[in-house]
Amino acid sequence: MSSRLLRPARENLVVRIAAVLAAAGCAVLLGAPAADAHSVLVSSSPAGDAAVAVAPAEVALEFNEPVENRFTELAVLGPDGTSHWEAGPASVVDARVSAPLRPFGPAGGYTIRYRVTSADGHPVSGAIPFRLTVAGPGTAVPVAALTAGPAGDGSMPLWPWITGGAVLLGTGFAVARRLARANA
Ligand SMILES: [Cu+2]
Repeated sequence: MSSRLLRPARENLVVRIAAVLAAAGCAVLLGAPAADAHSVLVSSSPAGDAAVAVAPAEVALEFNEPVENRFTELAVLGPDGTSHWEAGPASVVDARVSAPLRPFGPAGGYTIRYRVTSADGHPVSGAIPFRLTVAGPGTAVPVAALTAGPAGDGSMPLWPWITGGAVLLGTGFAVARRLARANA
């Protein structure tokens, strides 16, 4: 019988500490303390996988609770995957996020891309595909027009989360290694 199967209690403790620290690191990497619940998308217009013949006046998302009005992004990308068809910045009213749309152009697959800030402060993002069945008269927004957004409406940086998670993970492994060595 292998002696490795007969783990002493201290080795179990090392494994448990490492697991707790690693879990803490993962939680930070995900930006999500387990007790908090993110806002959830309830519906969209156009709906996911819908087929539309004409561009609606606006794209709209409905969440399960009011979302914060910061770091909001709402775009509609065309069949080429890069052209933008929203006509202006997103506006947030309680649980509803919307943006005006231009007339659509080529028929094909369009995608709603969004990112909002949950009531608990965490970002929630996603993509919703739908299909334009009849080509419209519209032309895409020039890219230059999109980069000139209002100040302070920029993207929330991810690096603090990644750095914090990496530090916690690294600490967990270092502590576990030292305890395992002391145990040997
Ligand atoms: Cu959250």
